[in-house]
Amino acid sequence: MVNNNDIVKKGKRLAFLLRHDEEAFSKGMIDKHGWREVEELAGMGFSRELLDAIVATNNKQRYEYSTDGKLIRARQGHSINVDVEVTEATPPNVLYHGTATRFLESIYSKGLIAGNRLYVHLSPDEATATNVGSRHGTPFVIKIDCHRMLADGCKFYLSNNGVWLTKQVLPKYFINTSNN
Ligand code: HQG
Repeated sequence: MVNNNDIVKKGKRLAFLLRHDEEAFSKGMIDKHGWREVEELAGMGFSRELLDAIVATNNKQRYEYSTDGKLIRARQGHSINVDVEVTEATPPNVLYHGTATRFLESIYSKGLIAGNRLYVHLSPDEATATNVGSRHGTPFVIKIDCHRMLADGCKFYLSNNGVWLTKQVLPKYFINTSNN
């Protein structure tokens, strides 16, 4: 039986192993599309049952199996330079970025940057963005003028679990200047 504690603790470890494990990537254990062998993970304490439980209980649909079930990958959020085949798509006129107040000074001067990750992550609604931001401190939601970014030639991608991605967002595309 897999218990909830295992799912949470091992789930965090799995996020690292599939998104940020540079060493495994350099050794070819993660392929260019982000896939890693289920069998290899079994040797690291991830039974098939545990992986199934993590994949199934994950409310963000963070992970997916290959069609033959032999491989697993994270759908987005990587720092290793993989191509998880996100699709270019036309976003709604406005998307939201959830951050923490302590980052605002830097964000308003440099814009949103991907930092460690491959993309800046944007949410389709304010509530989701607030949750994302609260992971880092007091949440603050920035509204992004995607309509204008598109007109200026910026590209957007939609991961297959509904997260919008773009390479960067300049401050001129922020719609709000305060959360009031
Ligand atoms: C901030 C979770 C200073 C940015 C979520 C964020 C998401 C800047 C932090 C996904 C900055 C990076 C990604 C600048 C951006 N100066 N700070 N110029 N530009 N930042 O965790 O967007 O649960 O790498 O605002 O749901 O918080 O892991 O990115 O606060 O979709 O599946 O730098 O992670 O998904 O933090 O979250 P992160 P994020 P999972």
